[in-house]
Amino acid sequence: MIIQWYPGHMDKALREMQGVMKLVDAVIYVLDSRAPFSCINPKYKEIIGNKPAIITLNKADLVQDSELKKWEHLFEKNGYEVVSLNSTVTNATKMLLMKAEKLLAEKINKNKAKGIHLPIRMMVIGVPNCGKSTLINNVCANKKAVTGDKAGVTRSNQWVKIGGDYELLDTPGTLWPSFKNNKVARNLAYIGSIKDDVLDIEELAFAFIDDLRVKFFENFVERYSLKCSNDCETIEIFDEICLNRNFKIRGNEIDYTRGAKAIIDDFRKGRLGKIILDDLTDAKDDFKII
Ligand SMILES: Nc1nc2c(ncn2[C@@H]2O[C@H](COP(=O)(O)OP(=O)(O)O)[C@@H](O)[C@H]2O)c(=O)[nH]1
Ligand SMILES: [Mg+2]
Repeated sequence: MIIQWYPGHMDKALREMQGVMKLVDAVIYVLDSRAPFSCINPKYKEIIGNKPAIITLNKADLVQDSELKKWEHLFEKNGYEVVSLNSTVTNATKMLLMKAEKLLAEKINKNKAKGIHLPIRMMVIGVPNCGKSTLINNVCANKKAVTGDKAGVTRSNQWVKIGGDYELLDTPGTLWPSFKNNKVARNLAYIGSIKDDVLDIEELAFAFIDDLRVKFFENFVERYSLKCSNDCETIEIFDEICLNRNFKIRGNEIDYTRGAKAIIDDFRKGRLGKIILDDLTDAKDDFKII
C-alpha cells in the first residue's frame, strides 16, 4: 500500500517553526520509541540549524528497555543528546530538564552573572501523536497543552509557561513531503502519526500482520491464541484473528474492518507486547539527523 500525507497545514507549520526558532534556546526533538527511525523528519535539519537539541525517545513504556538502550547508544554514538521517557508518569521529564540545563549552562551562567533570570525557552517538535503535548503537560502540573490519541490534535504553536523557569512551545505534528520508503510510511501509520481517515484500515492491518510476523509472530500467537503456524499465509492469520473474536457480518462473512481496527488498536495500546518497528540497520545510512 502506498501512503502519503503531507497536508498544506504541515508545510505552514514548518515555516512557522522556522520563524520562531530564533526565540528559543533549545529544541526537544520527540521521537516515538516504537519507531525512532521512522519518526526522523528530514525537514527538521534545516529548521533546527545550530540550536542545541535533545533527542527524546518518548513512549518508552511501550518498548523493551534493552532494545531501546541500543537506539539510545546509536544516537549517542552519533553525537546527540538523548533521553528516553514515559511522559504519562509524574515527573518523568526531570531528567530531560536537567539535561537541557546542562546543555545551556554557559548561557544560564552568563545571565546569572549579570543578575538576570530568564526562563529557558524550548520548542517541542515531532511527528503527529508522538506525545509532544503530553510531554509538555508533564513539565507543567496544570496540564495546559491539549492532547489526544490521534494525529492532528495540536493545531497551532502554543507557548506554555511553567513558573518563571521554563517556556515550552507546543507545535503541531509535522511530517515531510515524501517518505524515504514505504516501510517508514507504514510504521508512521501504525503508530498513529498519519491520520486514520486517509488510510484503508483493512489494507493497513494486513500490511501490519505481514510486516510484524517476521520478527513478532509470537506476539500474535499470544494475543490471539493463534493456531496458525508461521507458515500460514498472512490472510489466514488475519482470518483467524477475526474469527477468534467472532467478527462477522451477514451470517458467516468475516468483518475485516472490525478485525483491522482491533488489531491496530491492540498494537497502539501496547496489548500486542513491547515492539520496536524499526530495525537498527534501517538507520545506518543517514545518521546526520540534525
Ligand atoms: N504509553 C504512553 N502514551 C503516551 C506517552 N506520551 C503520550 N502518550 C499518549 O499518546 C497520545 C498522543 O499524545 P499527544 O501528547 O496528544 O501527542 P502529540 O500529537 O505529539 O501532541 C495520547 O493518547 C497520550 O496519552 C507515553 O510516554 N507513553
Ligand atoms: Mg499535540
